[in-house]
Amino acid sequence: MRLFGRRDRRKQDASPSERTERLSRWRKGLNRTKASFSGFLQFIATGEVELGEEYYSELHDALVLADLGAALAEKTVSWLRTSASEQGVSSASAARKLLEQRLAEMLATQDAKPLVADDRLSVILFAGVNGTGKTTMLAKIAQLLQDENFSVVAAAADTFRAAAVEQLSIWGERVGFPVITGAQGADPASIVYNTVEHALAHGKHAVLIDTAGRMQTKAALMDELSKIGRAARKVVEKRGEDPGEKLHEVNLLVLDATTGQNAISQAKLFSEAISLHGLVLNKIDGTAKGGVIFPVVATAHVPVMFLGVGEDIGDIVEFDPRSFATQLLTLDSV
Ligand SMILES: Nc1nc2c(ncn2[C@@H]2O[C@H](COP(=O)(O)OP(=O)(O)O)[C@@H](O)[C@H]2O)c(=O)[nH]1
Ligand SMILES: [Mg+2]
Repeated sequence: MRLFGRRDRRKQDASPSERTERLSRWRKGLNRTKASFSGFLQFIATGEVELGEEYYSELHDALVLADLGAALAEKTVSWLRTSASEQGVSSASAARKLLEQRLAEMLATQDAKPLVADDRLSVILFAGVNGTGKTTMLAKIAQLLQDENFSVVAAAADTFRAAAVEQLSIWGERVGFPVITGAQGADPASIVYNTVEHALAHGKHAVLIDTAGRMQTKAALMDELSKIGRAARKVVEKRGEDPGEKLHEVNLLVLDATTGQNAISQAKLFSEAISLHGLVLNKIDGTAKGGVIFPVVATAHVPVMFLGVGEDIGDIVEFDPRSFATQLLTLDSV
């Protein structure tokens, strides 16, 4: 996935210690979800296992335990049955490879839009219901971008609760990014307007917009979020420039993996209300049901860009479908 436009750092450039750290974050995130698969993995690790009813039933149980949902679990198992027979695959280890590939494909809906563009101001919106981890993820991404030498400014557009502005300001101080605030109850769009103005005046690379997470009707949601988008474009128009050429807009939906079916209905609501470019799945460290990512992606039809794997600033994983599938199907030695 290209997160950083042309300046994207190639994965293979990572030093061995960076690679080890990345792997340990994947493990931290998927530890519990993998426990859902461990019965299946232990079963196929016990010598030469036949690709028979017992195999498929163990697999089905693992998929359901991990919260793929009955329909998707069923579909995946029957896909594997058909593919294994078509391709003459008869060993459990070869079937495991087919499965891994399939799981990765299910998550690879399309290429992710780069998070930041090199030649335009990136405007990254964090949408999602209250408590899913929007503010925390904003801070993690701010850190990530700053580590790549991109300068950022945050808009405290969650003006619904005073504590929300304070929480973002504390992260700003800790991580070292400016936060543009307004009074409690102020119009979120006006704060975004001021933030984009600040960003253009100071030559920043990215504006990160924290939003309120009220559970809303589709119409209210659409209205509030589109007002925010319009505010950003208005600043550019006022300067006599073309927003289409000047701005790189990325709308992220932030979901809490521990909420299971709710995460799926939120994916549905938000993807119908606004144009989404990517998903963030937070708190995946706290659930055995990280398999919810599959129905979520199938619902929102946009790629997962990040996983939140804890409450600390470094607890973030740059998502890629292949690593996710591999991790899920690897039994860690303990
Ligand atoms: N375990 C875990 N906790 C998280 C993660 N992301 C956020 N949190 C916690 O979830 C709570 C809500 O996060 P917050 O960013 O305020 O959510 P917001 O209301 O969407 O802005 C806070 O206590 C965070 O520390 C994560 O990836 N893992
Ligand atoms: Mg918040």
